[in-house]
Amino acid sequence: MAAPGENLKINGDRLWDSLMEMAKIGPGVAGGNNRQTLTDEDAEGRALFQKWCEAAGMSMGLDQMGNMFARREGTDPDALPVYVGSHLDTQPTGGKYDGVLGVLGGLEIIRSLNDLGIKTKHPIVVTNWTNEEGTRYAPAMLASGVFAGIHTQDWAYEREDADGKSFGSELERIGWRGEEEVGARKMHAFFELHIEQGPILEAEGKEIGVVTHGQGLSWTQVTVTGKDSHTGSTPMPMRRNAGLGMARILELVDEIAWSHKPHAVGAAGHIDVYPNSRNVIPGKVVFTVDFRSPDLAVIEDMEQRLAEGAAQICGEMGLHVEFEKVGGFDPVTFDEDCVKAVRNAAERLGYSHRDLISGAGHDACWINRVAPTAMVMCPCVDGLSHNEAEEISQDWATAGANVLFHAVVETAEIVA
Ligand code: HGY
Ligand code: MN
Ligand code: MN
Repeated sequence: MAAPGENLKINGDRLWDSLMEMAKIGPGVAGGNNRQTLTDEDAEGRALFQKWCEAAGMSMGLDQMGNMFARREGTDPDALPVYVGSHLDTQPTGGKYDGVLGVLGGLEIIRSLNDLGIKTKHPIVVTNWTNEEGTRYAPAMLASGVFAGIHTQDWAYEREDADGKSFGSELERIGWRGEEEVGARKMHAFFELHIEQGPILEAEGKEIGVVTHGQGLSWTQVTVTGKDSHTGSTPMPMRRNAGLGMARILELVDEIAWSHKPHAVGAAGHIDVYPNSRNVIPGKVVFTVDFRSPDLAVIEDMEQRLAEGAAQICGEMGLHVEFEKVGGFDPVTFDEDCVKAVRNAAERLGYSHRDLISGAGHDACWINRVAPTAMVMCPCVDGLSHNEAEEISQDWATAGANVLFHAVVETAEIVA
């Protein structure tokens, strides 16, 4: 006798069509997406998501950080809802699936429950978290961080982008600032489907990643100050070259990360050079060092060695250096029961799977602080992400969404 919901399956074609439809909003220049948070493109993507949710019979809630909550009623209105979702914002040269698969995978669960006429005891809420990427406004996972009580809303509203536009003013401008108090919602559990953004699942031929942990993250903004001067007429001994200082510090960052192989990673993705003129020696460079590891002690060691090593490099070069911690979270251990629901679902559905530590940060990493949380991952081609060439197969998307479906519905308890 099949267990309740044994053969629950989502409609993979419909999910894929929705992914391709959403990908038309905020297109990149090489087949991916540039739908950065709080831009007009983000607003357009939100409106499409809301339209789809309402067409699926859900009611939309919106909080003061612009987090979206589409609710499907359960038979017990007092039961805490099961939340499922991710983010619709993308990197400037992002892919079509990072975050979006998790939001539209949640919507597909609702569409499939409607098709099957299935009710659950607990309501189910599909969520779009604002500004997961942290590119336009640092840090990453900003709105889920406010929801989880990590950041204050005022601090978040004051974050500024490269043009000096604040988060609060841009959220107001695009018309997606809700009235709901952020974090007032209580959750029975939270599940997030996400592409792996790394090479392990594809390399091992596994369809599903059962995410047991998330590695920790540290973002240190480094400002190196030297002296603008002529690249032609300034004798070498007189130069105070902030660009060269940064180069030597980035060599050090690479060395520090390698010293903690095989798990630790380190690099700088954000670099601003001033005045960035071909014939002026950079007088100032601002860059963000991104260190990650599953081990908190390793992260702390890397931060310490960066501070000491960079100070020494700049001291020897007559440069000034300042550090500011602009983002970070400790390694995450997801909820055992939710992880078990994911693993059992993969087994029940017959998908090849393996336990996995998430290399990237996700909203689930913060929500795990306030509700039992777990993640489902699917492979991506060559492990590539944060690149417009990010690609997955429809089968992988379908498998991930089916596992998400079973984990969510098992936790929300099928009634009829
Ligand atoms: O930075 C991260 O890991 C995520 O993609 N925001
Ligand atoms: Mn993501
Ligand atoms: Mn991302």
